[in-house]
Order: sequence, then structure tokens, then C-alpha cells
Amino acid sequence: MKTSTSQPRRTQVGIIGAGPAGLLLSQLLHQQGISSVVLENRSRQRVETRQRAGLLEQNTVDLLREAGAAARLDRQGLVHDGVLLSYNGQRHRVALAELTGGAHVTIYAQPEVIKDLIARRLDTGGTILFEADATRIEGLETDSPTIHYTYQGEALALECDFVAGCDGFHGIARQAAPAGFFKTYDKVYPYCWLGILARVAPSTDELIYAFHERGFALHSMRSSEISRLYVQCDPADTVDDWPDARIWAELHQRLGTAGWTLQEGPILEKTITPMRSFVTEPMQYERLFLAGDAAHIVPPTGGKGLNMAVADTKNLFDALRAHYQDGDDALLRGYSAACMRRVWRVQEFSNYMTEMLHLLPGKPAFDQYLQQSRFDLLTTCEAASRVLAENYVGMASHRASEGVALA
Ligand code: RFL
Ligand code: PHB
Repeated sequence: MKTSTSQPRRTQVGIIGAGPAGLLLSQLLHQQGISSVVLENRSRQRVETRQRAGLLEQNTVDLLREAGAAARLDRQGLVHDGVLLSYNGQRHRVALAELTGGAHVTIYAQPEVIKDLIARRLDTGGTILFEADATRIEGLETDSPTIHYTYQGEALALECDFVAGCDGFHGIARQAAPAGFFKTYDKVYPYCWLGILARVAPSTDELIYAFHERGFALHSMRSSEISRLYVQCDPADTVDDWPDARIWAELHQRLGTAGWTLQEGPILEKTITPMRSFVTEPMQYERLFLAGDAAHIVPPTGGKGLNMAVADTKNLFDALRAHYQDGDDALLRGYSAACMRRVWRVQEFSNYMTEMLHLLPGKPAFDQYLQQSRFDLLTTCEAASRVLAENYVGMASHRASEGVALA
């Protein structure tokens, strides 16, 4: 193995992945004088432009502020106090702020969060190696695990005290534990989302989540000039099956309601996203700690993936800070348990939203009536809407700062 004099060979926390979890963890640690190196196998340009999440919980916004990475978010983020649900054209507004004692969500695109975090980390002297591919982790049972990676054609090694596996669903960190150590649970849904970005002012002030007998649709947004829209599609579909005219025709039908018009505009991007729920338990093996999509993923219907990644990061940051500053490892030992209860709550909510709002191909009529009744309950029972609202803005009792542990 070659060693390079120009790359760091030792750090306190070795972080794999420059997504929201890895970047935020690195910055929060730095602010407490704890060193880290972030290894990211994609280019900076690629991670800064991947279209993904758009909906941030208050807790996420607060943590980005704590990291000093929220100046642009505070200027450009769109604060939403409510959300619209539609069932075959019948709309129901869930008054998020009213039902939750003032909580709201903020619309701000994930690529912007990433740009802000990278800029902040580099401005404060951080090391992020882009196009650095972590291949293997060794020595997790020792005080000094090593991350092996390739960078600019060289095979290199980074020694650290702890490894943060923030490398997403397809990462390598989970594989570093002995076979069978991590238990995994998953559910794959028989539909996908086709997502578009369109250069057109949003036709709505608040997000619209629609069930329709032709399938699910979501109207979200990025700014006063850019709309973000999704339609349920078949897992076998490719973007070629969805010419622009077909997308708009479906969006008109699925989102439509009397007296409202959807404005069309040029489509800038089309992507298909599979829908899956996945949980790894526990989220720690010896000196490896998993955070974000590396440990769990949710279907995007609840807008939760990024928010969960950030909530894990807060738990992990608090635990590492207690280790380095107070010599106290109780939070490190309790990391997985502290995250797990929140993770399953978010899984249940994301599954509830997904199954209430999507058309299950060929499903029995009985289930369809249950789906309709779930929606009906929201329109007739404030308590039901409150439960949805509290989950949607982020359960107060599960906010990362509260460090909820299983009883
Ligand atoms: P990420 O963002 O996937 O980052 C992991 C990083 O690790 C890198 N990597 C490696 N680096 C080095 N060596 C290796 N061997 C590596 N293997 C992988 C990857 O290149 C990558 O940069 O994980 P993280 O940080 O856990 O963040 C998770 C979020 O990105 C994800 O949960 C959200 O995008 C999910 N999501 C949403 N979340 C929300 O909270 N609100 C939303 O509104 C929302 N909408 C969405 C979404 C995801 C979507 N897609 C495309 C899946 C909408 C969509 C359509
Ligand atoms: C988005 O704006 O991309 C978005 C918003 C809410 C969701 C999923 C995606 O539930």
C-alpha cells in the first residue's frame, strides 16, 4: 500500500460520505475542537447538484444554524404553516402550525443544504476529499480503526478513533461488521416516483399531496420560479416512457380540483426514484457508528430521509462530544437505542403517508375503502389531523436534542 504525505493519515473521527449527515457531523465536531476527515467518492459538482429532498423540519433548520450554515437558508427558505391533502380532487388543509402549537416546515432544496455545508466546512479549514472511494474498514475492535480508500489513483489509509458511516444506502460501512451482526428489515413498494423540476412558478403556496384513482401526485416547489412535482409510476418505467406532455396530463388530472389550474413550464430534469423502507439494527458496531441513509431509508412521501439523517447526526455528535470533552461514553453506548425509537416512529409515519396516498395496482377493493376512510378521518377528526401534523413537522418528543431512549 502506498502512503501519501499530502493526505491526512490520522484524525479523530473518520467520516465516510459527504451527504447531509457526514458534512454536518464534521462541522459540528470542528466547532468543538474535534478533528475529522470526510471521504466522498463522488465529485464536488455531483454532490452539489443531486436533486433530492426539499422539506426541512424545524429541528433540521436549528441544527444547520448551530453549524453556521443557515444564512442562505434563512433568507431563501420558504416557511410553510400548512399542507394540502387531496383525495380524487377533494382537498383538505392540515394546519400544521395551528395543530402543533406553532411548528412549521421549511422548503429548501437538499443540493443547497449541501452547497452551504461544504462552503462552511471548507471556510473553517475542514478536509473533504472528493472522489475518494472508501473501500474497506479494518480494526473496528481496536482503539484505532483504519479506513482504506483510493484517491487520485493511490491506495491510502486513514487511521482514526471512530468511524462515522454516513455513506448512504449503497455505502460500504454496513459491510464492515461481521456477517449477520446487523439485522435488517425492509419493505419494497410496487411503485416509483417520477420527479421533475420545472421552470414555472408554483401553482400553490403550500405542498399538495394527492391520492387519485390514476395514482399519487405531489406538487412541491423550490423557489418562486421553480416547481418540483412528482407522479407515481410503474417500477418498470424509464424516463423515456414519460414524455413531457404525458407528465403534465397526469399532473393536471391527479392534482386537479374545481377552480384551480396547474401552470406548466419547461421541464429541466426528470428522475425516477424507487420506494423502499429499510432499517438496520443496531446502528453501531464497536467503533463504527452508522448515521442517515446508511442505517435506514424511508419512502419520500413523509419528507423524512434528510431530517432523520440530521437527527442521527445530532445524537452522534452529542455522544462524541461527551466522549472527548467529559470522558463519558454513556451516550456512545446508548447511541443506537436513542436513535431507534425515533427511527421506527418515522418509518411508521412514512409508511402511513405512502400507503394512504398511493394507488396499489390491482389491490382488492376492501383496501381501497380503508384508504379512503383514512383520508376521510383526517377531514372529520381534528385529533387525526393533529397526529399527522405532529409527525410531519417532527415529533417534539423525538427531537434529537431530547435523546429519547427505549424504556
Ligand atoms: P446521502 O445523502 O446518500 O450521502 C451519502 C454519501 O456517501 C457517499 N458514499 C461514499 N463515499 C466514499 N466512499 C464510499 N464507498 C461511499 N459510498 C457512498 C455518497 O456518494 C453520498 O454522497 O446520505 P445521508 O447523508 O444519510 O442523507 C440522506 C438524505 O440524502 C436522504 O435521506 C434524502 O435525500 C431523502 N429524501 C428526502 N428527505 C427529507 O428529509 N425530505 C424530503 O423532502 C425528501 N425528499 C428524498 C426526497 C430522497 C429522494 N430520492 C432521490 C431518494 C425526495 C427524493 C426524490
Ligand atoms: C420535495 O420538495 O422534493 C419533497 C417535498 C416533500 C416530500 C418529498 C419531496 O414529501
